Amino acid sequence: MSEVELYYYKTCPFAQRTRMVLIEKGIPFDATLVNMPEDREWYLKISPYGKVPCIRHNDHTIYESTVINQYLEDVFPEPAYLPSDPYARAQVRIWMHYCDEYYSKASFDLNLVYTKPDHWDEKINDVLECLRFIDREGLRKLSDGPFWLGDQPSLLDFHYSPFMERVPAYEEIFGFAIPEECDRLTSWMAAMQDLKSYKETAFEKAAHVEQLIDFMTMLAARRG
Ligand SMILES: N[C@@H](CCC(=O)N[C@@H](CS)C(=O)NCC(=O)O)C(=O)O
Repeated sequence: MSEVELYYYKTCPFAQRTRMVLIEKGIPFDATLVNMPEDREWYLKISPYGKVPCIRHNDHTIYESTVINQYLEDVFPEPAYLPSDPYARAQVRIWMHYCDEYYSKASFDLNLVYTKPDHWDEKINDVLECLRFIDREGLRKLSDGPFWLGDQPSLLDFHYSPFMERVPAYEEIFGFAIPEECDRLTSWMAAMQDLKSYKETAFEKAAHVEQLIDFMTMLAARRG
């Protein structure tokens, strides 16, 4: 049995963040698939939020992808995926916060308006504004690339990658394109594709399109 046990499901972008960190750090782990809603009852006994990912390590349960990944960084510090300088670490945390508070919410709203085409322009515009902001205020100001902080990947790269991996599928479904001026963002997306963790966890665009349409249809049916 490995020291770390991961609970996840394959299409969860939050769990993918943690899978990427485990893979890149070379931490051996056992993985248990959790299917909702059928596994909810037993899973709630392990993780009180009932969400994936969560890990078990040293008889402790740690949940929330951002917290898990920083815990993994603390416990398995090599290779380092956080800078040592406090200001640089703060930048990492600011941009993680931006992904969770702004970008992922704007992209989730696209899922909600899939069955309401008259709302598409407004919601697409919100996503495009986020992409422009990430490119202009984040990626460009933090480094010249190829990764968020320069030559080497950091927790920020693993934080954003699962969400940006889905952008080409959204482009196809909703008929928009990443703005041309976001070329730092598009070259970062290309750089991520060379990483082992990306190759082992990412889905092709066609698979995302199919999964997203299923998900959006399920959300619409649930809302009635
Ligand atoms: N803030 C959480 C979000 C995790 C999350 O929402 N996971 C989804 C799957 S992508 C989940 O487990 N949903 C199950 C549910 O809400 O019942 C994190 O970063 O880990």
